[in-house]
Amino acid sequence: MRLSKLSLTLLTLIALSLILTSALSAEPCDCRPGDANSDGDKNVADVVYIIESLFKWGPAPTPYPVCSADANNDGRWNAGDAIHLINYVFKHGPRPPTCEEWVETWGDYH
Ligand SMILES: [Ca+2]
Ligand SMILES: [Ca+2]
Repeated sequence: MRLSKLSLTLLTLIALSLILTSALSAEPCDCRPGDANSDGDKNVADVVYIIESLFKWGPAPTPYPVCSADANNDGRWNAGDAIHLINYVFKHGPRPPTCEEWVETWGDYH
């Protein structure tokens, strides 16, 4: 069976529209590792938030407890994340991972 140029063009357009549709409908990566209080910044307030959540029965990091707290990208929410943030904020230490980096390492955060 031989495809005409018109058929080939139509198939190409359909394939492109399917690719674009799936790319546009994908959910944005909305977890910000290190932004434990979900205010858009990564700073000392997040350090306090993580410490209070761990040791003073404060609210869990939000909106996704592990991903939002995991500044050191080890897949866990613990004091190491507060230490990592202190180094990042005050000593120009390594930045927390991006959402995409976290998801690539640990999978879905929902
Ligand atoms: Ca924050
Ligand atoms: Ca961690």
